[in-house]
Amino acid sequence: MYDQAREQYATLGVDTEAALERLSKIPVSIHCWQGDDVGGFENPDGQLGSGLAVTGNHPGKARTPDELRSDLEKALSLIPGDHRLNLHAIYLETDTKVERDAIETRHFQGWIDWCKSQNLGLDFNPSCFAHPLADSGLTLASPDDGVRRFWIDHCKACRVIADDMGAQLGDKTVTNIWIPDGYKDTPADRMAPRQRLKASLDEVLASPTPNNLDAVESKLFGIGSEAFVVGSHEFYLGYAAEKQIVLCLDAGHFHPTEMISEKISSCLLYVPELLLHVSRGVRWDSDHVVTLSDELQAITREIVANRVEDRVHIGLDFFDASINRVAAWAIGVRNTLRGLLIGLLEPTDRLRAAELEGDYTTRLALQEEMKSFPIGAVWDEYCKRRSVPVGPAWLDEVRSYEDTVLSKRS
Ligand code: RNT
Ligand code: ZN
Repeated sequence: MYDQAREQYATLGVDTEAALERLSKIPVSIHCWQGDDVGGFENPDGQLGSGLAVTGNHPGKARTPDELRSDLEKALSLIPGDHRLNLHAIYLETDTKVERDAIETRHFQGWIDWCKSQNLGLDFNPSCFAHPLADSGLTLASPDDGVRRFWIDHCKACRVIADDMGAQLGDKTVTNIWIPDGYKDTPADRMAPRQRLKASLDEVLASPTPNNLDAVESKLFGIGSEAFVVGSHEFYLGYAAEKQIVLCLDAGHFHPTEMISEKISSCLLYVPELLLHVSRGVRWDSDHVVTLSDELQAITREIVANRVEDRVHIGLDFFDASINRVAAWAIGVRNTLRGLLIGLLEPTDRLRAAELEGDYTTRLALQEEMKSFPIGAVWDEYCKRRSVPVGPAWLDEVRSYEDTVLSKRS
């Protein structure tokens, strides 16, 4: 089937071997927080808050770092290619309570060593939620000096750790700052919170971190911050452009008809690099598991068609506790890779030549014909070559892991 597919793609000048070679070099940053419903190990049963919500109670959630790593290893065995782990600060390992403004690299050494053993890059995130000092709804933008100081120090500590992670792994860490700050109802002052956020970020980012890349993530609204979010898209686009840092675009953080696929080419003219939080909102920023949707394909297509995979870090951001969590990872990451492959198998040169000639008929005709080209045969070949299950066979592996491991967890 693969040989036939290769010939069919070749009729349009598409080289499937070159596409698979490029696909194998694009890492996806796999978010640890799908594995335990954004619980972390600081206070796993505490309230998430800050507008983050996970629904479902599928049995078998990871309760310890070892369980989470075991689940990730199972997921990774179902996913072709070399990827990255995306870790939040609340996933620290410690026997005694450590406050978030006092975390150190040693609290993450277990993760660093594990990433090394698994040949994974590592990305990091300050956790500015699920904490009493985030209960007011304001962190880096808080008018309370003590609260603001605590979160500044937390973010600074995270950058030091991230820089160590990057140095130890010989591969830069991307550290993404997302804060929940906002108001439920109409603000009397929209400017001052943004001035405070800007000043806080300036302090957080003041010291150089050669093995770390800083990213900032905007949001439109959250539960409890429906009327106003301090870190809006305009705020962070301006900030990232001014500081020449990484801008994070989360697919669920815009108006429902506003697509991040459309923003990539514009933002890359002004910021050096992008981080994507590939997610799927259903009616709101619901963080559903990523499916092979039109928008996913549009996002991945923009990356590869413009050959900007070196400037766009692909991260995932969904959390579904209503299905098997290992399966959720497998579905979301495999879809993201299939989206990339569909983009890589596009006859982009032909489409662009037709476009430049004003031949929009050919452009539309080819775009539509590609939809029934045999992507599945090329994808199956990739899975086979990378020694991961072909087709739905991966589900059998998840089922047996559920029987032997997950079902034993109370
Ligand atoms: C929240 C942001 C943020 C979080 C994770 C846990 O709206 O999308 O990225 O989902 O950091
Ligand atoms: Zn996000």
